[in-house]
Amino acid sequence: MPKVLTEEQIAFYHDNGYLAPLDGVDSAETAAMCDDLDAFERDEGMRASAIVVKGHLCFRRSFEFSRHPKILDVVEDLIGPNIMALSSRFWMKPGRDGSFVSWHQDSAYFGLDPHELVTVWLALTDSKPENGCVRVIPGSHKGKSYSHVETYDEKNLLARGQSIDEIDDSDAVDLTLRAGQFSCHHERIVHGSAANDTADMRVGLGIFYFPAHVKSTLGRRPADLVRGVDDWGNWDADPTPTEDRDARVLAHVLEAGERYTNPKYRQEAETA
Ligand SMILES: O=C(O)CCC(=O)C(=O)O
Repeated sequence: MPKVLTEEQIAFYHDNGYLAPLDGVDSAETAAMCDDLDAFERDEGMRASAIVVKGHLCFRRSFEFSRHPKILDVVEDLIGPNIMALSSRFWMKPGRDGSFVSWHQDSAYFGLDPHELVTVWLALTDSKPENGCVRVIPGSHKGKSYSHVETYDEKNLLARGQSIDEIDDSDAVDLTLRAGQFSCHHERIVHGSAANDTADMRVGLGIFYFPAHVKSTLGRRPADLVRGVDDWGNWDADPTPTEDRDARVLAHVLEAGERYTNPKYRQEAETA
């Protein structure tokens, strides 16, 4: 018996590889989450977008969001009751700066087996075609595994600019969301986003959840058990923050980010 989704919504996700829009938090909460990012940039002298992994551990509000029952009930309906958060990312696209996300499949480099991860993408600002909302190619999660090229394009928000070279995107769907709404997409779905052609920043928080039975194909790594039990022991534990911008947690997050972006560390790359 599903917790919150209808059987039709669950079937839609499994058939199409995504689900949107869903109501998450109110717009006062998303505005406060954006304020957290502004304060971080002011105080730490570092772009919040430079936290490329596990950013949800750095801010009280995003940490609480990552285990919010309303969100986890949806995730549980899609992937089952034992849920771990692998990582997260604040996707920040300043107005008219040309940044984009190339077509890609997260499964090509998340290093997971089997591919059952779901991303919850929370809109911290409105997200629409004009400001480069997330786009997906429906059903592509059931198709082939594409080869990805690491382009390191500086305008590509992906950590290594991982891109699928050639793709037919004529069926792509825009995931338009109001601030506070969220979408879900499957680890294997082909997705990306175009540049922000408006004057205002577009921000989203993506949190990557997988069922605890999933294994890492990149050796032991930490993840964050957010609901249920871990009877499999495939993962080490991320540290739990005790305060906003906990220095110990920030150091852990920055070190994990270095492993994620530095070419000397392997990322799994599936081939077609
Ligand atoms: O925020 C974007 O534009 C892209 C997000 C994305 O690639 C993801 O959540 O996996």
